[in-house]
Amino acid sequence: MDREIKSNAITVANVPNTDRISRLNELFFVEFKCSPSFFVKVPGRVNIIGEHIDYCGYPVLPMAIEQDILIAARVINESKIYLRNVDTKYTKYDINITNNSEDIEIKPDTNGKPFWYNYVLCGIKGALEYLNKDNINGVQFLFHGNIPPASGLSSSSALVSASCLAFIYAQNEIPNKTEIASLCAKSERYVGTQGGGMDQAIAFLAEKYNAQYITFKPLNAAPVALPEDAVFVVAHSLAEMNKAATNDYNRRVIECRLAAKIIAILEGISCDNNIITLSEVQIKLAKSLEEMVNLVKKHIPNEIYTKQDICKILNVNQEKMENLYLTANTKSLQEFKLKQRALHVYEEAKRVEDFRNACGQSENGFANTLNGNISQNGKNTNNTLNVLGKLMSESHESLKTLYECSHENLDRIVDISKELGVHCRLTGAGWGGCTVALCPKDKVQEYTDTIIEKFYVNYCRIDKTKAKQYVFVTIPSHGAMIYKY
Ligand code: ADP
Ligand code: NG1
Ligand code: MG
Repeated sequence: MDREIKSNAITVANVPNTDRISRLNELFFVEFKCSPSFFVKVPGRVNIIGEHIDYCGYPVLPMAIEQDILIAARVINESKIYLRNVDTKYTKYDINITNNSEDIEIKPDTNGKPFWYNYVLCGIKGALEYLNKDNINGVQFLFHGNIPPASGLSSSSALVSASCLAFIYAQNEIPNKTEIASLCAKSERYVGTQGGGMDQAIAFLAEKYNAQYITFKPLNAAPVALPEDAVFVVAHSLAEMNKAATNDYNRRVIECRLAAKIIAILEGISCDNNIITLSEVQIKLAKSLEEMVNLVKKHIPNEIYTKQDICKILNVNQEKMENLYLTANTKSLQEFKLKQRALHVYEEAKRVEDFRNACGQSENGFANTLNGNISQNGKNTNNTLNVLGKLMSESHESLKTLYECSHENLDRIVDISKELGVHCRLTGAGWGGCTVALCPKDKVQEYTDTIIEKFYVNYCRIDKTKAKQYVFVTIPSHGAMIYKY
């Protein structure tokens, strides 16, 4: 079979004739007294496996979901940006715009929580860095999102990425997929979180009907053939967690950095004062992931490390340690869990490899994808499903115990799934948000009915009809698109 050559060009299509677009057109007119000239759509994602390892440099395995952020946009003859949201809980925001990215300030509210438009400003700041132009067009943007926010399905990166793409397109330019994915990964950090780039990568590199094996440095996405019988079911835990509003996320990032630095130093790797990731240490030592697990146990055996302990090992004073390795919102931390975090990362990285191998890296394993069935030819899918499922269950256990980023509601859904023989894990950063279950096709109805009954109705005490919106089947969707007239 001839394989399609993968294009690095963002898809530009004609504006589709859908109810959602018509509604957005009407609302745009009410707001701005004119019609939008183009639309940009960027999907959310569900990460199947490989959690909290992208910022350590390890590959991850997400797929885009159907839910997205859609922007109706118009270029204006004025140096201003007008931001509006269909959901009125997201307040209006207007600013003047120059061609200098440094003029864009991104500050949270007085409680440290980002405003919704901070994510938009991240995208626009990144766009200005990319454009490097004298004259910049102003824009009017109207947003409509249907990705559950703060729920591990990457609403934030869809918002940053859509804003960045729409702003660049408004200046008559179109970046390629990999350059804008890297640009948006960097730009989202202006909101305060030190993310690894998975979300922006899948937002642009996703393909319909395939999950992707994403590698970093250099950024690449390779399609993964999932067993024909596999259905991914997402369930919302009803707990939200905004990752930029607390230091939980960045704490994990810096704990991994410190663990990497200590292993590097104790193994005699010279890396000066530079930040080194857990994957870079592995590469420099030319060890397997299993060997890295042993090195973690050897070099960072304690349950807790104080700031003083770490300064001593790294041979730096506290001020230098804070400036070199910590972020603004983690400088005040006094104790760190290094062994637990590094063990999770190396073991999770191994699970991603095992998952991908179990799926088969077959060059022509995508024969039935055209009709929407995720398929893998000639394999014993039942057995494969079991292997994949077990890896997902192990991933959840590790995120719960070693990484401490689960939530009692997430654990509850995982436990109910287990009783049904379905493997399930939290997806995204955690502390709330969603689970993803690997469900055999013939069990999907029973599975969703049981989650609705036992979790939403019995445990959370919510109405059955209302509960149905919180659990859904998802198939791999398309990456970012531009719609023009
Ligand atoms: P996620 O796991 O969904 O990426 P984050 O905590 O990273 O969660 O980001 C969630 C934040 O993104 C929300 O608190 C909100 O500020 C912003 N956001 C998400 N969806 C929308 C939307 N449709 N419109 C405006 N802002 C949104
Ligand atoms: P969510 O939970 O969707 O915001 C975050 C990070 C990812 C990755 C996952 C955990 C950002 C933009 N996203 O995703 O890079 O680290 O957590 O695997 O920081
Ligand atoms: Mg996010």
